[in-house]
Amino acid sequence: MKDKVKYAKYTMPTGGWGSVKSLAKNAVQQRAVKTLPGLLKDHNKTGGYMCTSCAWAKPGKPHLAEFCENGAKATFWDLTAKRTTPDFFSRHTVTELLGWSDYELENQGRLTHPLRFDPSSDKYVEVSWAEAFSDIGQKLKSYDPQSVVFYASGRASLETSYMYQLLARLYGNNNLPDSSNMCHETTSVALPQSIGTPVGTILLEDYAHTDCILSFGQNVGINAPRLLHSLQEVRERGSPVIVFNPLKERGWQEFVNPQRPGQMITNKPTEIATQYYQVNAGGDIAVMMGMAKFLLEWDDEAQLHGRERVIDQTFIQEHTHGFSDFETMVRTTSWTDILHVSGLSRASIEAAARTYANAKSVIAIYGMGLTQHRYGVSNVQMLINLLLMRGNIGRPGAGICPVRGHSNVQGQRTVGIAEKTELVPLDRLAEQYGFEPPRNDGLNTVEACESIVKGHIKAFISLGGNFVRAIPERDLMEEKWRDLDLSVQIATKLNRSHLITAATTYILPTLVRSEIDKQASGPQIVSMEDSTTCIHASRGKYQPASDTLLSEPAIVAEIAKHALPPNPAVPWDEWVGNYALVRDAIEATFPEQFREFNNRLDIPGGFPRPVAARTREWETETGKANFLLPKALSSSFASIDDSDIFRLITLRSNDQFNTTVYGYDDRLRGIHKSRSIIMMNADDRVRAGIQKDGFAKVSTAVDDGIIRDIVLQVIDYDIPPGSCAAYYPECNNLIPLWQFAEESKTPAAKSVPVRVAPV
Ligand SMILES: Nc1nc2c(c(=O)[nH]1)N[C@H]1C(S)=C(S)[C@@H](COP(=O)(O)OP(=O)(O)OC[C@H]3O[C@@H](n4cnc5c(=O)[nH]c(N)nc54)[C@H](O)[C@@H]3O)O[C@H]1N2
Ligand SMILES: Nc1nc2c(c(=O)[nH]1)N[C@H]1C(S)=C(S)[C@@H](COP(=O)(O)OP(=O)(O)OC[C@H]3O[C@@H](n4cnc5c(=O)[nH]c(N)nc54)[C@H](O)[C@@H]3O)O[C@H]1N2
Ligand SMILES: [Mo]
Repeated sequence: MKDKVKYAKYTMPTGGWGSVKSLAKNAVQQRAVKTLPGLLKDHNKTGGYMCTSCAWAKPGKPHLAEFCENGAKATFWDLTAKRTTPDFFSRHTVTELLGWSDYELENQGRLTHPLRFDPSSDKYVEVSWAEAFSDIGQKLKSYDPQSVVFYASGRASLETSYMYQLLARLYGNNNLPDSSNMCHETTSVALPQSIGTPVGTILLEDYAHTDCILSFGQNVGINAPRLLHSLQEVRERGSPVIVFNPLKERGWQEFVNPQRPGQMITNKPTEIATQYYQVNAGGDIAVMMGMAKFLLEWDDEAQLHGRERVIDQTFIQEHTHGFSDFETMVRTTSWTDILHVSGLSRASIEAAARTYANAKSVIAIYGMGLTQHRYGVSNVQMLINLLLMRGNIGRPGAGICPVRGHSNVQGQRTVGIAEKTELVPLDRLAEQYGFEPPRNDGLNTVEACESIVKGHIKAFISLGGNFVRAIPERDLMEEKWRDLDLSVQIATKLNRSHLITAATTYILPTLVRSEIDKQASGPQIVSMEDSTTCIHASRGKYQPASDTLLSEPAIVAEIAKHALPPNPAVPWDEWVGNYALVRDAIEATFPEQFREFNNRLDIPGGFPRPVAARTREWETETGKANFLLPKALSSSFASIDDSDIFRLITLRSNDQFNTTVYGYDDRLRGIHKSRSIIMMNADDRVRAGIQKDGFAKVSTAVDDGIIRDIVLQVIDYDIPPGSCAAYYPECNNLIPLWQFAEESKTPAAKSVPVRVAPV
């Protein structure tokens, strides 16, 4: 189907009335208007529930409304009055539903009953919980533990996640891939090597002390809008914000704070970026190399004239390792290469470096624009190098700020959802639960896909998420998925992963976080970790969508009880009856991280886990912060030298949360009515022989015998020549499974080499 796009450049600020209008439209569409007062009272507030959208920090002193347009949308979609009941499934075959869009599927509303796919009628039919657990348990008992995967999307609470990882380990594997494998795994690999911690170093309060923000490859207005409050304050103090992004994202340009009546009335926006550079996709290492070159040049001059040094020599000497090799590399890298790969002028890079050098304390923010590239790890490490040059880590107002995705994705890793055994205190688990945990590393997301392709996987358990839609190489993966023996989907809404069925497939519907979770000891509290390592309690406030739903801890416990031999050391039922006991167990496993867990649940702003690098302790092999050399100047898979090959970025619109598509309005980019589009530089479009507003066949430019293509409408867009952008998940069939970030195996979703031809 060729939907015609409506495109007109959007010139309004982020936030403001556009945001309020969009929020109201969604509330009405999801028949969730009555949740609005609760949104003000409870959303992201101490004593309330934590947003299910992004993982951005929740301030100790919240705003009157501590939510953004997109957090509100996520809540309306969770608390919708619409229901996807067994009656719905009796009216639609799975084959028919496979023809529906992501939007149409989730827009049916909340799942209400456990369901099993019936191949003879090609329909999902209601099944009792008891029957479902008994069958799942029996099947799991029959498999080789290595042939089962326990995937987690990043929403489930710390309590559920802890129980889930224990289930996998008691079952006999470490096959615990999670959405973070497709996301900030690059961060989790890069940062420990550089600074000895897998997470960011800054706390929300650092924004009150910073003198400058550097931002690479993150889209604040869409994916972490509450961060705009801090950025607005930074700007009002007069501190500069430098942004590198191939696209001119509105959120980084102008913001009207809906919390400020005065600003809403005048509609006079705060300018966010003071310097905005449209770097080539994959050109960030080159930019940072250029900035580092200027810092060294100015430092040379300063020394010559006896002025204050530009690099922090004392910090470098005392705290870092590897500077001289790095320095040599910076000095010998040519400007010709830097300018060619980055696509920026020397003057632009100089201006950015000058602002950086003039600031005392700098925070570096980044997102998927750095992590989802072939050399994503080098991207992140190069950013750390730049910070280390001026001692910008481990003091107030300075540090590294990876902006995480799902609301508890970081926390899931913290409590043991990890395929890498080195990240988990296995000995402690062994002692606590009297068993011998598997010691071999498990499968990450890409490896799980590879194993499915090879036919090595029998069963896939999914704790939330939409795995088949989120991964690369969709066509092949959908085909191979059907060879699985068992697929168990613990979910809130219907999605495409539920429709790609295995020999036996279950959908197990569950509560959302804002719903009251009543167990034996009363209403339960759950907890999560935000992007700044702060742990928050969350209390559901709304009646569940259906009284037939089970909570996630209950579902995990029942699967465990049916699949595992009894183990008196693991009190599954008591845990489900009182989640505080799970928190005690978490504290016993991770005493340093979760000291006095239950007592500290309600600290406003959350309690931070300790991060050694914050106090300049470096838990690396050298005992220092390491300058690490980038593997290449371009981080992309697509060669910059072949003018017929474009670097495709697959990204999010303003109307989606990952594969949950709320609608077809990417308001902040001015793109409406269609998601089947590609944003291209007009000169590139003309060169490719495509009419204005015409359609193009976009195909992956790799030579591995697999044809990957899609037809998209071309929009002339303000993007550097050679780079182009289109929406995730529609374009996931274009990403080869083997194109991932080296070392982290994060799929290279911003690095896809494509050809574009008229149709
Ligand atoms: N409303 C909403 N919020 C979300 C999500 C959502 O879907 N909707 N998803 C959540 C999740 S799981 C995640 S991981 C985060 C994702 O949040 P982001 O990290 O912001 O991810 P993307 O939308 O993929 O956008 C990445 C940005 O990087 C830019 N970019 C692409 N390639 C390059 C490059 O080579 N260099 C540079 N400098 N920039 C580049 C793109 O133009 C885009 O602006 O957001 C979370 N929050
Ligand atoms: N091309 C491309 N691909 C990408 C990306 C990209 O930028 N480009 N980004 C990647 C990233 S960063 C990520 S994180 C992944 C996301 O991958 P996933 O996390 O697997 O996908 P989501 O779309 O977040 O999952 C949505 C589904 O989760 C279920 N759900 C929602 N809330 C709950 C809940 O509270 N409990 C349970 N049990 N289920 C719930 C609903 O049924 C919903 O349909 O995609 C990755 N894929
Ligand atoms: Mo993510």
